[in-house]
Amino acid sequence: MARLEAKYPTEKEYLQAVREVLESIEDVYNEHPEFEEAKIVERLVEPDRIFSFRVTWVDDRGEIQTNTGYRIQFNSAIGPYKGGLRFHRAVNPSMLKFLGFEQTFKNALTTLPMGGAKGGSDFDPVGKSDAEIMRFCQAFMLELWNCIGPDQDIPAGDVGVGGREIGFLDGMYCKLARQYNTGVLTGKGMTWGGSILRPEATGFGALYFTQHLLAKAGKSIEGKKIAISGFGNVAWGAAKKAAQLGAKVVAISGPDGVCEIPDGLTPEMNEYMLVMRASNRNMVEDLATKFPGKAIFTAGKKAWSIPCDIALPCAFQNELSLADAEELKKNGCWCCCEVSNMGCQPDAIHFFQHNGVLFAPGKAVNAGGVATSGLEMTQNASHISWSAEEVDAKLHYIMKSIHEQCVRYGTKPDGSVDYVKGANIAGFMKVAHAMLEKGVI
Ligand code: 2IT
Repeated sequence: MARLEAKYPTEKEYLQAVREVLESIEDVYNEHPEFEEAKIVERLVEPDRIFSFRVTWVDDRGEIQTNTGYRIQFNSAIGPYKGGLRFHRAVNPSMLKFLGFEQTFKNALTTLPMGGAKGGSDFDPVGKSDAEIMRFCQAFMLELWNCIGPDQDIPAGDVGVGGREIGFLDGMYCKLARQYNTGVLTGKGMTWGGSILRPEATGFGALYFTQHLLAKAGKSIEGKKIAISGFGNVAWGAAKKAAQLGAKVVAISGPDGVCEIPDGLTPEMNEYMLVMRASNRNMVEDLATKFPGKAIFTAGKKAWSIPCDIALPCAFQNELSLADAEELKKNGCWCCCEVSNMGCQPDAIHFFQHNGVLFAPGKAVNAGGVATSGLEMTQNASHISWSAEEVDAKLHYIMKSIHEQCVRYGTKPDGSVDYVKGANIAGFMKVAHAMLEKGVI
């Protein structure tokens, strides 16, 4: 850690993600001298390679815009590079290195053979027209296409990249590479190789994981009040499944504030989240405008200010602070399943773990998204399409298996489970053994 801090002093998110994993695996690592001998940790914390490129495009006013694009191929020990693309004004190498590092362990947990990667750009989709988004995606792919491929590196969506963006990216990839419908991207449309349930998968998987976690603790989700941050693809899927399982979604938030929904989110409100996302306005207040009296907007407040049983961060890294964790606990919250990548700050996690709040980390809870991307790759490779039932059954099996891996590696002497430790050790063991078996490369 000291060596990395000296080498990358400004890369806060990356250092935070690495520290969490190293702290978790320390005991196991020291029981395996062969890991130390092969310098597994030193090799694992450095990305295999980073592509960085200029993306120049023309906006609707005819003005020329320049952004920076990246693809970080982090680790390929267990399979081709796999991970999303994030378009957000704050994207920088530290953010993408943390996400690529996390992705490596998450993908290992899915039971599927996928290595870790992440990419994206500091392009800000807020306020952009569809035509601007298309031109940006095309310019981005003009640089990226040569670095990716269905057996090399398979990007997908993340914050700011959904079905619309994947469409524009795939269109340009096919044109440039003269490869058609090859499965080089996942999260595709249903008529051109996409998997049924991929849009829902991250949120659905998170709720299946939450069900297993609650069952292990002797609790159930029915009738529970749930607070969700964000209104993007992940929050949409999580809210939908939460309602289907009989829970009540009482809050949805955005960068502008929170909407409290005292009677619970209805299916109409849930579907309206898609309109809010597609509008590129990035304002949760729009829900209250559309459903007056049912969704009550408060500016500047987070979802964590609304009393709930279960908190589901579904937005951005470090979105839940120690003060938020304390407020949640004070208001009766007893479970937090992190759905966003590294959504909780380290001292918030520490607070949950030492104050009787059940906690599970993003790399286990949200792995259903990339797992279903893996299922999409399988369908593309065999030129078939599975039904929603088939995909859902496989997603169920994968989330159950991820929960079992957390229990196997994270059970404490008192019988309770440290899900952070469990997820990190399980993911690490798989990748570390693959690296050992493949030699020094
Ligand atoms: O963080 C993630 O796991 C994703 N954004 C999904 C990645 C993927 O390849 O589906």
